[in-house]
Amino acid sequence: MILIGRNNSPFVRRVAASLKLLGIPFEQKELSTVANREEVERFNPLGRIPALALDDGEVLIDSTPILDYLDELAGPDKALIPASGPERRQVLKLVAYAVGVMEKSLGCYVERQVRPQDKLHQGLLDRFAAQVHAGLGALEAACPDTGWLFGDRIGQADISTVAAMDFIGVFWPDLLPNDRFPKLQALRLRAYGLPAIAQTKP
Ligand SMILES: N[C@@H](CCC(=O)N[C@@H](CS)C(=O)NCC(=O)O)C(=O)O
Repeated sequence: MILIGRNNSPFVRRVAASLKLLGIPFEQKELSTVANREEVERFNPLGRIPALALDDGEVLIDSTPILDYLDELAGPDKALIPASGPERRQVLKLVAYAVGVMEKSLGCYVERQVRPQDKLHQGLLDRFAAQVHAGLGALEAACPDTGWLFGDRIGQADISTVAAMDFIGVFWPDLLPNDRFPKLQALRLRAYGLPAIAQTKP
């Protein structure tokens, strides 16, 4: 299968890290939604990444359904999100915090990159920053001192949280001082100990 997109997108990165963690072989076509727009649109008419082209020609789009497919492929013992019950709801909520942090930090990145400096909407940027901090605060509150956000092995809540933090760390570092979310920072460093996370850094 072929993963479309670059790991500087936190959505692509969480898929790349999940594929590696699950031991699923894949190629990565590092297309940009700006520089390679037409090629990206051949995989996803919305022009968005990630997309995942399967060996039989089917193309999956959007990181959430892609990750759902990968968990199904891996089977319940290896899946990165529990299959059912309160455990599933708990992990999905943590993942939703992390995805919210990705969306709001991406919103800020786009606002800063695309809009002329004198037209920046400071109120919107402040709102995005507050939402990013609120999401990270909720994850920090759920984060243990050791181990992972849920269960005894790394899962999708951890992967998505680290993907969100690494994206902010590269594109909006002033929003993520290392001492503001100490448990998450420790989780991030623990995750770097795994090749699947370290090798997919943006
Ligand atoms: N909900 C989507 C969000 C994906 C997304 O926003 N991707 C960005 C890159 S980080 C993108 O393709 N942006 C280009 C665009 O929306 O025009 C997912 O989870 O995959």
